[in-house]
Amino acid sequence: MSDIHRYASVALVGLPNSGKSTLLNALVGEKVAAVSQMPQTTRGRILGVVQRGATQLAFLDTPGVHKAEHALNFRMLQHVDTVLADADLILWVVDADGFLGPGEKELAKRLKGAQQPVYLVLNKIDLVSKGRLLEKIVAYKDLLEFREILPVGAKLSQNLEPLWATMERDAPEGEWQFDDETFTDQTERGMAAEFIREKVLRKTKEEVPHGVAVVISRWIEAGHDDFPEDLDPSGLYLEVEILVERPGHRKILLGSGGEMIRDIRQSAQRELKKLLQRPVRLDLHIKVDEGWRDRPDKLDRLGL
Ligand SMILES: Nc1nc2c(ncn2[C@@H]2O[C@H](COP(=O)(O)OP(=O)(O)OP(=O)(O)O)[C@@H](O)[C@H]2O)c(=O)[nH]1
Ligand SMILES: [Mg+2]
Repeated sequence: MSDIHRYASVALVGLPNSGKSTLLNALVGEKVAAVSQMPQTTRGRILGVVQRGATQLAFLDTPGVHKAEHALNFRMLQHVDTVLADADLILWVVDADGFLGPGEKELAKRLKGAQQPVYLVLNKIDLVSKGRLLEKIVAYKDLLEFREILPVGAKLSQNLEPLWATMERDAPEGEWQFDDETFTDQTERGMAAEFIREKVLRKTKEEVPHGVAVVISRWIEAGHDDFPEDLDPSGLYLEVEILVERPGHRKILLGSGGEMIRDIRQSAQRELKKLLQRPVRLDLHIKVDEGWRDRPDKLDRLGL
């Protein structure tokens, strides 16, 4: 193997729902980011590291660019700024099944000033015809000087090879920044909270998801007094707080006869079993905390 190492940090930016986190997960080959049909699923910067031959790529997923209304949203957008400033390559992820609207034009203006190479990644090719895809390429190609235009299907891992090849080509020579075991810098506790929030987002609609936060309040292993007797000793018992903004949202999350929260618990337990490789039991508590999205102290405590 040659002694030359390459390293690039790669920003994934775009409008909400374009599929940035799905693409991150597909590239890393592990689930590192929550994915849902709701815009504004991702709230922070999410790292996923991959080695390809002599090249290490550190992908940085970001929140979708949107109009900020709450303190939370301003913080989300700060992550986008930081990642854009630091990355070696920028992947602008676009929903190929969407329209070129004002939000995208705004982002194009911003990316025009970027010093780094920008790739236009047209995602969700499984949803559009070849003709439609060509129309999209024509509509976008002159917005700025793209280094590459690459159609992909993140959900089904379609056409990722050309993307890998161009990233490896464009990664600057340099030392790797992570050891080859590291694939994210998130803690298990942080990921568990995110994947529980993902289940809430997948099951709720309208304003509810935007006002939800999830905190793992207790992480209990076998041997502890509060560990359930009937749970396998290899298992894990988690006490979880789900914050919502209004009493009405609490009602929606509970569902009639508690059906909704039961559903969320069961699907989250299945997901966390995959993540943590052991049986997981969740004790979910829904708490109303009006206006938490606008309180900096609360956001600090939530790590947002
Ligand atoms: N059909 C199809 N759906 C996709 C594809 N990629 C992503 N999706 C779907 O698009 C929706 C949004 O995906 P996310 O990965 O959460 O999008 P995001 O850009 O990270 O969204 P934010 O975090 O809100 O900015 C989800 O329902 C995904 O399943 C794709 O290649 N094909
Ligand atoms: Mg996302």
